[in-house]
Amino acid sequence: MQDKIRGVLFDLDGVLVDTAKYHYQAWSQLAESLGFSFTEKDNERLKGVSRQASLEILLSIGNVSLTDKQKENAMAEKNANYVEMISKMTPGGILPGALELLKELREKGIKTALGSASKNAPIILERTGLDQYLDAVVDGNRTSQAKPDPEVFLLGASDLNLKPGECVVFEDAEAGVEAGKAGGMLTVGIGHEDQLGAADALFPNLKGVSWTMITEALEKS
Ligand code: B16
Ligand code: MG
Repeated sequence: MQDKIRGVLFDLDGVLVDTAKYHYQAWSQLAESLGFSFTEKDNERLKGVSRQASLEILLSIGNVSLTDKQKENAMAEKNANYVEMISKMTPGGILPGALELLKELREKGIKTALGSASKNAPIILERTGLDQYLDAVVDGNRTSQAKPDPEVFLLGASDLNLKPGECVVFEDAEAGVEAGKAGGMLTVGIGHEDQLGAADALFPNLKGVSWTMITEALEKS
């Protein structure tokens, strides 16, 4: 490993919580109102992608063109539905193993930050109680560049007063792993080798994954 690891930067959707299912429901409703259907397989393409880029993908699937004003309205409608759903989240919405790992990191004195594309991260963190376990939060409200640009993770490292080489990024999206690498951080992929083969270490999910298991996997990389 380059430096001693002193901080972990977590993506939100797909790593700490499964909000992809709510994004899917809200985008599906919008697709239906525009006269086409949107499948769960299509939804995979939206993971880790910004709201605006997600809309463009959705419209290309439906072969629909909208004016800029109509796009603004479509995103507002989708977001209102999505916010209604995430406002009902509870700590039960945290993915298996995530809370245990956050608690272990706190006990071990390793700093933690969020690095998410979502502008709705504050509601999700508050509803699930995850906000109590994060030392810093960087979300879509603070960034101007989408992943794979490293901005979100560089801001996270800076908020923790750490050098990028002292941080590990946890990501479920290919663009997120690329962003961590571009920022000079080690990366842990959460998901499948097909998308995340570039990560320094890979786990299917965080269930039963301890900090020792993670550092051992990174040392082998
Ligand atoms: P919002 P992450 C991403 O979260 C989601 O994976 C992606 O599907 C969503 O479009 C994006 O946040 C923006 O979310 O519409 O709430 O601002 O994986 O970066 O935590
Ligand atoms: Mg994600």
